[in-house]
Amino acid sequence: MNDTHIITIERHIIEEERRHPEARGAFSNVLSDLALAAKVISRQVNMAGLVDILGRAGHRNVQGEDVQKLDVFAQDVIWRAMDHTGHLCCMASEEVEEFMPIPDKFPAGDYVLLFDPLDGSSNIDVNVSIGTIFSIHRKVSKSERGAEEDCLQPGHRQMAAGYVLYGSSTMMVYTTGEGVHGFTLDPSIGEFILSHENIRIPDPPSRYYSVNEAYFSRWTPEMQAHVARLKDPDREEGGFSSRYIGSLVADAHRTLMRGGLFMYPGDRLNPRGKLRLQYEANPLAFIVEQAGGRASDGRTRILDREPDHLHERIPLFLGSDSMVRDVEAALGKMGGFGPGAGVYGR
Ligand code: AHM
Ligand code: MG
Repeated sequence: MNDTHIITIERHIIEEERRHPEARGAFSNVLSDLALAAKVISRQVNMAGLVDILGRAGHRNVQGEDVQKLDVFAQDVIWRAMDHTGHLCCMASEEVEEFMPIPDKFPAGDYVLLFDPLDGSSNIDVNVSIGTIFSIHRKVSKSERGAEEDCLQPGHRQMAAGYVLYGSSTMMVYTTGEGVHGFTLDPSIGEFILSHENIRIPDPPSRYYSVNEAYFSRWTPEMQAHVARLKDPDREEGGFSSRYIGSLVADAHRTLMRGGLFMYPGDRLNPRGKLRLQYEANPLAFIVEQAGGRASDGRTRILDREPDHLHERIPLFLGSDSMVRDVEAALGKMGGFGPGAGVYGR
């Protein structure tokens, strides 16, 4: 008899909570509500090509509503799945300039949600994987409906973090600080089913590095030299190969599953890189560390960074511990752009 148990994400969250009596139901509900929002977004992402065709005939969808851009849709879905539940005091989104207190008409709770509703949305039109990223903190301010300081906590204070990958299948991956677990959406029953328990980043890793090499000429000599070393076919173990999708959740997910090194460094034109500390780097860093890997801005552990403002950008290096340590050592000597380089942070 097959003794494989089917575990839904809701059951998994409840069981995690049981193991932690100090955890309260509210926190589990936040994660379950996010899973629901992910299913709604996933359905719409799968329809993206068709929505576009239907949208051309008057820009209305089948319900007679105006067709929204998918990133606006995802923002709306997450806000509306979470605003009325009484578990959150405020939210902040990559898509919205200011932090968003829960409206007065709803009860407020103790948790704070930071999210990037649909990362990599420029990839939608060409059917490339995209994702949602989230991070949950406990409220620290005295303000009932939160304050900016609630959204500006360092990453090591995260209670939970995760992402949803809308790929060849939809996956939700999350951590509450007790390992990293992955769930695959079975669209026929509409449930996320535990498919990847206790994910560990392979180390020694697969021989991949991942970076947008089109920016090579803008990098510091140290960064250029490090990438040249990685792909050098004459190195003892042979050169590394390159994988870069240009969709952060997909690139991070591959790195988590296969190991290797993902990099979005600072450069001459963008000394702080492109990715955002609060919505992208911190949640992914929490996951990567929980899976046994490392995440750094090239010098400092991402989770130790004190955020300056809601939309702060940060260079990001994440992946197998050994590979992130190597790149930190290489960049530590640098005198150009990036952390410790004089230009970074000015
Ligand atoms: P977006 O916020 O406009 O969606 O951009 C974020 C995306 C990430 O998914 C990805 O890692 C990065 O931009 C790729 O940037 P680039 O095209 O500079 O390599
Ligand atoms: Mg983004």
